[in-house]
Amino acid sequence: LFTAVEMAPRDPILGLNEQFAADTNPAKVNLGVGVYYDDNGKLPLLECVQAAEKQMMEAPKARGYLPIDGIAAYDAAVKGLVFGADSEPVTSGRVATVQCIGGTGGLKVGADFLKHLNPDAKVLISDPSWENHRALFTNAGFTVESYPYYDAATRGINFAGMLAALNAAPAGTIVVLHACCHNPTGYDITAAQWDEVVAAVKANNLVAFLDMAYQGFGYGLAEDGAVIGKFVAAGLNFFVSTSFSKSFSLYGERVGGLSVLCESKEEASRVLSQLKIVIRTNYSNPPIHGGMVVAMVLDTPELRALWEKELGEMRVRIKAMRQKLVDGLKAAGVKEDMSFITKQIGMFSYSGLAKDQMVRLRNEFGVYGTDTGRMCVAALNSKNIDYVCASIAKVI
Ligand code: PLP
Ligand code: TYF
Repeated sequence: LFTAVEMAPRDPILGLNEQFAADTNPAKVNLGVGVYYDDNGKLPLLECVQAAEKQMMEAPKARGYLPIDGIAAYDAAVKGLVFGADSEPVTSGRVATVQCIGGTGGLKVGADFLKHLNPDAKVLISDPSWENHRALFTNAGFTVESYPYYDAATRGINFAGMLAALNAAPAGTIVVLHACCHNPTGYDITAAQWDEVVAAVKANNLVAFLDMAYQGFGYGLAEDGAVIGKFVAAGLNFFVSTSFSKSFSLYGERVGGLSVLCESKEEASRVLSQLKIVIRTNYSNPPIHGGMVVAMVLDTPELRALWEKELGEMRVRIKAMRQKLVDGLKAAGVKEDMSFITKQIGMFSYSGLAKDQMVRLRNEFGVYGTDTGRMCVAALNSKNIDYVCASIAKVI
């Protein structure tokens, strides 16, 4: 039965984890996968999460099946975070939101729904993008192409190229956009450029699919969410996937969502019914624990304030590490101006290092980043920064 089955390639990012785990170098540093570690190099368990779990343990509940679309309070909290609780889309009831298995689940439920709706549409993702975007939309049955994004020559964004690609796309093309903290480059377009993207999406009748995996890691929850408001203001109908993996440090609980902004409340109820079919035929309904934690934190004022404080601390620490990286590389003798690292935002930095340099970093120094030169700044800390800077200096 399985003789013709070929060995599939490893996930280029998650595969690095296995290699890292097997590395015996005591000085090894994992800047490969996009995970936030605290200054002690530990995966944080947020205080707001612990407080919510304590409350849940004090009043333990039986575990029946959740509704197909998840916990109602969770879906409402996601809507509030993405669109604003008092925003017109939310108060008018024209957003269909479903709890999903991580941000990946939100993307996949949206992709499957879109495939039924518009089977011949093409999907455009940024060049480069999160590795899984291409695979996920391809496996959902779409032809996936890319729009220009990163420009290595200028260490920035080829915005003219991006806009030209959007303007050349046929009506109905699905455009996957990183709402903030672009993965892998760390370069986001400006607010004024977003206005141009929104106008191009509208003028060309494209379907925007905003992937929001890092809300709160850029400039703040509201600031990072402002992009959504621009699409709303333009009168567009669009998709937003949400992930709480990073912002709640709940990676393994798989907490995310999908929101679809519709024309009316009545339309939203029809769309919701179809999203539920997609979920029902894939995994029936989502798990309880992570969604309960997030709903409780977002709905309890003290816990919400605590979360925003903890999220802010993660954001500030990453920014401090960017500066330390720039200063440390200079101190380690790197002549090139590396200050572009502080112009990037979110968890990642496209370092500009070539594949052979990244391979040397890994093999000779135990410093792991992706072959594309991406490093997870959120895994740097006051103990490993000097070693990482010295190692990078040696391969430059
Ligand atoms: N989208 C982007 C851009 C990401 O970087 C990630 C990271 O994991 C995801 C989606 C998936 O999120 P999750 O881990 O919650 O499935
Ligand atoms: O880009 C990253 O590192 C994170 C984590 O298949 C990740 O988004 C990486 C690969 C993958 C799933 C998650």
